[in-house]
Amino acid sequence: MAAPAMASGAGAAATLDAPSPLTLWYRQPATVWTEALAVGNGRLGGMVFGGVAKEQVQLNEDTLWSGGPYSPINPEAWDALAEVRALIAAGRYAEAEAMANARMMGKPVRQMSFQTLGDLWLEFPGLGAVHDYRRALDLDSAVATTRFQVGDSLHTREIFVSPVDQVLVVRLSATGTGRIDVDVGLTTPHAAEVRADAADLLAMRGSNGAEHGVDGALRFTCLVRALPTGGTVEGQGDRLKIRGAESVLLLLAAATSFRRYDDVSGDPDAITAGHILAAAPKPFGRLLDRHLASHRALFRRVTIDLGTSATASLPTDERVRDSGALNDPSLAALYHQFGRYLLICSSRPGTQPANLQGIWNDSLKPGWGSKYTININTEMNYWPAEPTALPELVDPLVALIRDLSETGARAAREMYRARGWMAHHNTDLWRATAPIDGAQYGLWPVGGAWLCLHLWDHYDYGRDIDFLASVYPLMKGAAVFFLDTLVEDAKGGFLMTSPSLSPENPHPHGASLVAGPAMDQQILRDLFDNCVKAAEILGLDPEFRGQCTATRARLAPDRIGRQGQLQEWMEDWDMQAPEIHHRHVSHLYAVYPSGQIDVFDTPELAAAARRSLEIRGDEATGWGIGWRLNLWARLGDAERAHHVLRMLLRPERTYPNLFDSHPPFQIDGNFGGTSGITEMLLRSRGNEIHLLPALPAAWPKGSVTGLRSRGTVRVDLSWSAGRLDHALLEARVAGRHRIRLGQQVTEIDLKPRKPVRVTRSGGKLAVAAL
Ligand code: FUC
Repeated sequence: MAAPAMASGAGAAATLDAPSPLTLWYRQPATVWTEALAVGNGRLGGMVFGGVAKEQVQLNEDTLWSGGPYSPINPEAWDALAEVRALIAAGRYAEAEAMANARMMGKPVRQMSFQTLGDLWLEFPGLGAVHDYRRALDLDSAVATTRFQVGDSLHTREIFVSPVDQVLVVRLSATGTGRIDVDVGLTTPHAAEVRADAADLLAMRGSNGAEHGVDGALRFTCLVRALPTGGTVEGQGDRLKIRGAESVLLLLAAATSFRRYDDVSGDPDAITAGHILAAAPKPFGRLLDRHLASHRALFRRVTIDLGTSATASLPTDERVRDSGALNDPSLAALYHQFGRYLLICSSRPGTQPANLQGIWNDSLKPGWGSKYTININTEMNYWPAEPTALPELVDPLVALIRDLSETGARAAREMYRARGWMAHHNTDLWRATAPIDGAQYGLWPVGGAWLCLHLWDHYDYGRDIDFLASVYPLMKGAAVFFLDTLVEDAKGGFLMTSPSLSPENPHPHGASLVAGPAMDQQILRDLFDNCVKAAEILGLDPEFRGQCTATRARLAPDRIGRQGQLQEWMEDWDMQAPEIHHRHVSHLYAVYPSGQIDVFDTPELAAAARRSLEIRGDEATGWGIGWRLNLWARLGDAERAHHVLRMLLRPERTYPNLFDSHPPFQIDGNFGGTSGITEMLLRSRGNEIHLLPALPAAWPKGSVTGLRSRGTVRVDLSWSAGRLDHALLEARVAGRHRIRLGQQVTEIDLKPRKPVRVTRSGGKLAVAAL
């Protein structure tokens, strides 16, 4: 792997003259938020507009949400549970749903919202006429740059958020005789005070607000320290005025008093002052070098080349605009890397997990609260993490699951009188686990169980036994809840979840509530299987293992309906459901992200899944298309997958700044896109490594390096004329793997750090040590 190159302070701006395949660039400033460029360090986010006379950087801090610690479990829910179950068993679904709405939902019935911190404003009085304007975001350096000419002076503005120094860094510079006059301001829609604490220090201190009856409990602080070279700086009221500087360095720190979902005793003044004090003595070049080294250590693990076209040299907004009409394989490659970039910038060890908008949100009332929707969206955010070599970025998700195992134990105990823990379809900063929004969406008991798949997958890719031992109790707690709460189906004797629903799809009987939707059985099969495997590896809990195996055997199997489709519910209702083209494709969980249904091992069920996907249609929300992309790739239909990818990249689903459009902006589609493109090139299932499983004709020649397969295998691929040239495989731990390419299959034993080269020779696969 290439060692991360150290760039000098000038390195970032150079990309503007010759935009690389890893650059988003534009010929004009952003006029709306979805044209602004996203920077972030996992915790602190900025949206850079690139304005000339007035620059705006919209700001986020990942713990600034509405409300404060609260527990929304409704103690009356238990009293209604048996009646709701009985109504479902009697087929009186609408009555069950009405009763659940009246008696089982969380109090409040909504959760808290992730909110904007505010905006940094830079106003440049008397700047004069500007020409040769460009702005760009270089994914490889994670620096947003705006550059233009005023007279004979080149003005450059560079902005990044350092994961090392925990500050947003702005550097303003001008060549020749150009001097910088700038007024620096901060604003926020929260209750806050902005004032210059010193000549070179602007401070904004405030508090968050209540929502849905939950009082605000957070304080926040945002500091901006100005470090001009030459010229003067002066604090005036709520702004800093810098005049006649040769260059200006601004350091912005932000923090809240949040420490944990039940602890808001942090000191944001001390945290921000500490960040500024530590960063201020470092020259810009050093801040930049530290930032670059940290970013590139993650970002450069993967390279991808899917081929190029004439459109590749155009500004990014024009490429998105034209993507419906033109095949632009390098836009797909850029989108792939942009998803990895977004995960690096919105989820790092110690931060909050990426929410519905990652960490970028300009509102107090964003769509769906910009929170964690765990009936697909949060999981999709993390789909690319393991296969695209960003496993440490899963850390915040693991921490969230750990929190939910605490708050969700209360939901299990008080709502269901059960052991273990559970979560319904959403959570927030305060780790709420009660059913919300309405029974037809919220009364779904397997949100926590689905999240546990990520615990197992993190182990399975990385094979760290200590990690497995640390998360096994979480998996076990999730499984125990279902050992206690599954109910017996009177007709078949199967064990089922009840009440539940197939996210968020109404069935033909006037409700969504039901017992045993296909997705629940599929998720529980994975949960029980993974608990058994983990307990075996760790040598633990033989009795619990036996219970998991016995319970799993009594879950209803997947069923094929009259139209040849995979049934979404126990009954063959699919064709009568009122929303036949529904965005969720929950019953296809078994195909992706799980591998329970597969074209090679379960061809009949795979054909039924395909039929379901055809009936559902490809048109959906951003993430809905993202899921379909992964599914078509898993089903091995390269052309259909490519068609669906192009739907995702067109302007209806991709904003000029490459953010996914649900609409509105929702980041899951970006991550689903990155995952789907990866799935087209490499499929990792069990011990099988399937090379180029869905390579479309539009990408005849290309290469990818640094992808990961289960069992610590690093995979590089290169192909031409639509056929594999070679694959390089290298594992950190020994293991037997089955390599599949087209119809060819071969078994190999990989030894630690002994790379092998796989080629096609005379129609067969040839494996050679390197
Ligand atoms: C689920 C989806 C919606 C949206 C929301 C955040 O409720 O059905 O489409 O993505 O989550």
